[in-house]
Amino acid sequence: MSFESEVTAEKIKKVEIQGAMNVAKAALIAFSKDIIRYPDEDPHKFIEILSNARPNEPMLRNTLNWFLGESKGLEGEALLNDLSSSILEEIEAGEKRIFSYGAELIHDGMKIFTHCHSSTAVGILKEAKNQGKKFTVFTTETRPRFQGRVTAVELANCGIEVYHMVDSAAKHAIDLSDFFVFGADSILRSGYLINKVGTGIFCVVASRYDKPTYCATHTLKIASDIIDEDVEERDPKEVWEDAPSNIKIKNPAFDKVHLKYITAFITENGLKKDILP
Ligand code: RUB
Repeated sequence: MSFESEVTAEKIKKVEIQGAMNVAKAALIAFSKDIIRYPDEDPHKFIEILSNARPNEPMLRNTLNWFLGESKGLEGEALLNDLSSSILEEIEAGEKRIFSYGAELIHDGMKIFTHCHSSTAVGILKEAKNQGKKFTVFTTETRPRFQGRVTAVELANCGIEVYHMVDSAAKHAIDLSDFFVFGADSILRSGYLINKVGTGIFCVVASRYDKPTYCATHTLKIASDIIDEDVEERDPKEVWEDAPSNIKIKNPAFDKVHLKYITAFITENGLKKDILP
């Protein structure tokens, strides 16, 4: 029988569970189930299985270590389930604060550019819409896996005006926009953040044209266990299924973006120019 951590890790690898926040929450649920079911196993084994599914996800690692730390001395399914629920609730309370701090930046008539699918950025836009604000969002396709379509559908379904475009039309969208808002996978002590490939070029262009760039992120995405890291390279077939064999394909999943290109971080503790401790 497979461990729940293995099942969830597979879904994370295949991007069936997508975005740093959803990945961390799903990992926590799987981890707590395995700890309850297999008390004699070393919990670090489950942390390793889940962490290896997507290497650029410190929120996953931080959340599992948070659970592990607090679970010391706790025995019994009920107590461990309560701990997992209370950590999830605390994370979700933080998310809600991010949504409301971010929504304060949005005013009637604004145009906003976003990239990929970040549940945090989408939550901000939905919160602004719930507050009755009228604005337009430009979304990218996000090749090769088209996560931008998820963003476009979610926003349009809650009544936000959405224009969807190919990734290479981003300069067009940035020109028309008041600001760029996006999520984060990792914030590194080396002075970079990691987010979906494309974020780097869009931040540089937005900065060059004096458009603010807001990274919407929970501080659990700060990588406290490492200084720096390389970005995940995914299967070349995602880019070109039947590419000629004499062409090599690069498929970096993420970009490393220097923090100097970020106007501010929208965190659960408010808007921050500097996020690193
Ligand atoms: C998703 C992506 C998102 C961040 C933040 O990449 O880069 O912007 O994960 O998302 P992928 P969230 O689709 O490869 O997982 O705000 O939901 O944590």
